[in-house]
Amino acid sequence: MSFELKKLGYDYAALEPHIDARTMEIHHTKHHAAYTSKLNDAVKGSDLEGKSIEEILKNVSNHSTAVRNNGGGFYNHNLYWDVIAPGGAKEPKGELLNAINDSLGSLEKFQESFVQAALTRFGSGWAWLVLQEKKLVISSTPNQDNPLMDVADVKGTPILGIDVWEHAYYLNYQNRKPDYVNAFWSLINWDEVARRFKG
Ligand code: MN3
Repeated sequence: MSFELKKLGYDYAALEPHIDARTMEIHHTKHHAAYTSKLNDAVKGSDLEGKSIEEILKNVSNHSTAVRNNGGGFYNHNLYWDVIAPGGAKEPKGELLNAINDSLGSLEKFQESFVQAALTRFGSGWAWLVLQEKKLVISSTPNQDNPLMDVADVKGTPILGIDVWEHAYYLNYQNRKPDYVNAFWSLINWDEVARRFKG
């Protein structure tokens, strides 16, 4: 069973004006599709064939660069499309909000730190909200790495992630990365983040 490109549960235009339809379409049908097919090529005929992506990523230091980059790209975009899916709660609440307050001080402090992590990631990469047992931390990773990987500085389960590769925003925002990061914040589907928090 090979890895399949996830179908989005919404139209490419559904996140406009914050993320334009053309960016969504290229991001999904070109970038995410390429990670998916290159991941399949990279595991084909190896002992990784048939393993889950989570299993592959947790021992990624043992695998090829192609598996690391494309396996990360496959996983990360699956998460990204879900956490910006239209609808859902526009604010965290309940147990997730309590965990944010306990671990990160307050929702405002969390937002500040998350935006900072996204803006200070030099070059291509991601910023994350990461679950470590019952504690939440913020991190960022280069390229298509993520906190599931044994090579990550901060390890845990990512429950929210922002793609800060230029391909995620450049058509609409060009060099205005802060505008994209702020727009992303308003798109977050907190029901999906809460679902991942509960595991
Ligand atoms: Mn991307």
